[in-house]
Amino acid sequence: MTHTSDFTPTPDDRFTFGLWTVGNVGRDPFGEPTRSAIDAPTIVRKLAELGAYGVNLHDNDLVPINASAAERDQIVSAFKAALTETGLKVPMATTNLFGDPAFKDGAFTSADARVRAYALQKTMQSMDLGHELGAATYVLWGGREGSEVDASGKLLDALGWFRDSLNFLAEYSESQGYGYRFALEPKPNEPRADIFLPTVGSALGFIATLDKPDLFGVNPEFAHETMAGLNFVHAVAQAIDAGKLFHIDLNDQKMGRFDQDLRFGAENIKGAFLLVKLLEDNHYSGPKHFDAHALRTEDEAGVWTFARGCMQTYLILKEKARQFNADAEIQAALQAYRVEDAELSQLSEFSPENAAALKAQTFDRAALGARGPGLERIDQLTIELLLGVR
Ligand code: GLT
Ligand code: MN
Ligand code: MN
Repeated sequence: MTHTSDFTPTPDDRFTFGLWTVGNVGRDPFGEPTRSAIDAPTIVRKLAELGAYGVNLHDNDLVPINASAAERDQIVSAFKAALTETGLKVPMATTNLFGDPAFKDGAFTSADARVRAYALQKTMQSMDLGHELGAATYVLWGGREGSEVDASGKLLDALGWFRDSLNFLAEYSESQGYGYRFALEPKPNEPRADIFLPTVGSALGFIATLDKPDLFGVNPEFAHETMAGLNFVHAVAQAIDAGKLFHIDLNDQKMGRFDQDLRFGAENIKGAFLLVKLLEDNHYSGPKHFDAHALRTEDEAGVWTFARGCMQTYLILKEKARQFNADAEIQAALQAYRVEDAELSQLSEFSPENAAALKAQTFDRAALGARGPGLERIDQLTIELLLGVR
């Protein structure tokens, strides 16, 4: 073991929580809150005590939507005082473009030009707040950007309005000298029946159509790809490959259900392990944000048990990833899985000569099909490692 035996997190681990995550009061579509709200400075102090690195927020997690300018300043300065006192950072900020009834049919993709303009105004104000608090990443989760009635005929217009808004906000960030990197967070559905840009792949495709694509990346969330029956680890690998993993939302989820936002690693231990291994092996250095919340059954003590649990499970899986990489038997099985052929690899670099030579090659198709790659063994060794018997 290289880690302290109780896997206590420290700020160097770069774990973050949203004010809305540990602050979740346990409301659901069928039931009232089961917990009282915790004020933001208290959340900051408690997260710092638990060893987190930072706290993220929507504008209205901190400042109520109807606060006066004087109230805003008072709330923000109390929050900043708690940050200074604890050393906790605000690496990411975002806008609530889903809670207010004005956004019931979308914000940047509303068919009402006045709503689209208000969404831009609210986001600029929220970007000002995020910058004031030191945020470098700006997340855009389009919870209400979607539809139930596609007979409305707005699908292509909606994508155009979305694009125009993102281009506007990128220019605003640059003109103010904020230097934000924007991270689009995809989700397939909920609260809308269908949300636009539903997957990591869709977001990556859309980013390529923006005026300043370099300023945009993704904020994938474990629960969101999983809801759609997709493999989250594959989505994150694609984001890394594209150089677009700007931020990540860690939690857990049963496939095919409503957005559960479970404690990280609560449900799918192998998936969580492979994700941690992917992030660690590829030296992901951004914040590791737990976008999850304690079960509605819990009291405040349960909330902090939940928060500690997210971080500890990550650290335990990080230690498992280290063991996996150091395990001679596992590494030998991984090596045996790959078959190298220097001569054929050279032919795979295109030139007219190589193409001709490759066409002239003879392959023993039956032998290629007969080879067992040893994947059952690799998977079983992984399971044994995770179950703690290796
Ligand atoms: C909301 C959503 C999350 C997003 C947040 C950012 S808010 O809780 O379910 O996945 O990350 O807007
Ligand atoms: Mn979620
Ligand atoms: Mn999220």
